[in-house]
Amino acid sequence: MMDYKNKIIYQIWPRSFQDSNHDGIGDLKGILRRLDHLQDLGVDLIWLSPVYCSPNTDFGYDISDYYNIHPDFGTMADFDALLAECKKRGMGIVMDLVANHTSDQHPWFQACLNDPNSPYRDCYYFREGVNDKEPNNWISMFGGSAWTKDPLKPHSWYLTTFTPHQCDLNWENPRVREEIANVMRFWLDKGVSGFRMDVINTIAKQPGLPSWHPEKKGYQFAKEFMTNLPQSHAYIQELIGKLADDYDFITIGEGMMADNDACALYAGEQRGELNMMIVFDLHLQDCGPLGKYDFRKLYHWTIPGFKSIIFRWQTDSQKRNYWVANYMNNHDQPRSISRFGNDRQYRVESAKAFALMNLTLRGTPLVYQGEEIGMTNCHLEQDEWRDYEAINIYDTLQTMMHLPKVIARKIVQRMTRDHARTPVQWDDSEYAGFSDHQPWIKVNPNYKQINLKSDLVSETSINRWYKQVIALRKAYSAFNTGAMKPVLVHHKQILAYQRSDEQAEFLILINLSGSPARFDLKTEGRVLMDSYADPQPRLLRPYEARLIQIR
Ligand SMILES: [Ca+2]
Repeated sequence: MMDYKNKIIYQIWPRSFQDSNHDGIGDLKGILRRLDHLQDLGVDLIWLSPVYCSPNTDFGYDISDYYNIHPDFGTMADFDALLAECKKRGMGIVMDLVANHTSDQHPWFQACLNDPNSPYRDCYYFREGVNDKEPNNWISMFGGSAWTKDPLKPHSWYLTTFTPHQCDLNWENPRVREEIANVMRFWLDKGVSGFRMDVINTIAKQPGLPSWHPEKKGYQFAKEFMTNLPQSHAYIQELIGKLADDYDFITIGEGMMADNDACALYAGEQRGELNMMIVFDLHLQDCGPLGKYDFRKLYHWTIPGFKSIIFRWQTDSQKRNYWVANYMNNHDQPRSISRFGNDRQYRVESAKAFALMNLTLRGTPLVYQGEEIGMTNCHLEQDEWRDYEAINIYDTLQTMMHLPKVIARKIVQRMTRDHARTPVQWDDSEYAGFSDHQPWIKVNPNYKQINLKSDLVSETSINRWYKQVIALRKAYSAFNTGAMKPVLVHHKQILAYQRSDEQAEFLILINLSGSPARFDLKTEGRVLMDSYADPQPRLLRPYEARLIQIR
């Protein structure tokens, strides 16, 4: 079985990575051009966000053809060439598989819309409404009803728990389960290394699709009826069971609102389900229970709270023997150094602090494009927003939450996924070396200062820091399979832990605050890395990160 614990996985969101054909949109040939950079960094696997055909109502997470490449990104020949070049360099590709829903442009769903008796109608959830109202009161993840009106039948609706153009697949239907396996076989036969499985813990729905607290007015967030249902484990076991004998591949499940108990099952070592789970707790710590745009906590977070989330996942996954994928950035989140660090005075220090943490915690690290050069959030005016979620939530915040426009706009500008989707800043030329054509989304104006080219020659290079930590992670198994032990648990500024096995023992110390932090710990050993040039005993300066080898 492929060793999934020792991999460094780099996520590419292709639309914003590198354009090669002068249309302002990133593409597969562009990725090929940048493989030197990824190889140099020490990347083992590239997780490609979806490159399949898609009408792009959710930028590729609404797939209309699972067997072809979106023309924006190139051709299947381009994909094959990219995969071959990756393999030549000892790297692999992990495909993003969206199995909870298809696009409404998918041939199956189109068949449903062309024929009220199509057998494909049972591949989705078509249901009769009651008194011309939706079949239940579920709210969609992006706001509004989770149901979309069926154009063929009066009083009929279909389930769309994300956008109205993403139609939930009915996993109770064996035809659906077999088709997802077929899609996986197709890509595995090409030689991909595995799959990152989008919102995989939402594939099973509560049987009968009942309303959530029907006594309540308005649409309700039916979390317990659409996430982590017992049947989802059976579906995943069946799916993996169909493929495991014939292929060697890695699986990374995205666990939307998956808690420790759920992940102990999805990613438990002996469960026959997934290798690891992507969880959200750290990235929702400053949000209310409804998620990123639930502003009721006013996006307040604390370092003790941050630490307790890290330690809960670290110690629980160790105790119960399951595995998580750690990340500080992805295509769904604002840039972490702007959110949990300081992207002005301590940009470099914050970037290094989060990098050291992410690359030395127990679990497989995911690195997201641009974080290796310390990319930050980008201020976007309303006409510069590109994310469907942001645009939709802006309306929802006004109509359902009764927020004034100016406040709704501020919330969206703070949390939009567009922050993660501005083009990668390669150099200081026009459009940051991403393209020679006006890109599809604004380039962060700070590209003149923040870009790979200038980072590489900087004395405090963030990219070099990543390379060093990655090299150490590969050299010492303590960082992979070694034990994880929290240290200085009650310290109000410092996150500290040890990683150890028979071969070696390390202490990681990270000041998560913008103030100096003193600590009382006997730290004998050798400082292998420090983000400040002159490490001081028992003191960490703002966002200082230190890696000590104890033995
Ligand atoms: Ca292009």
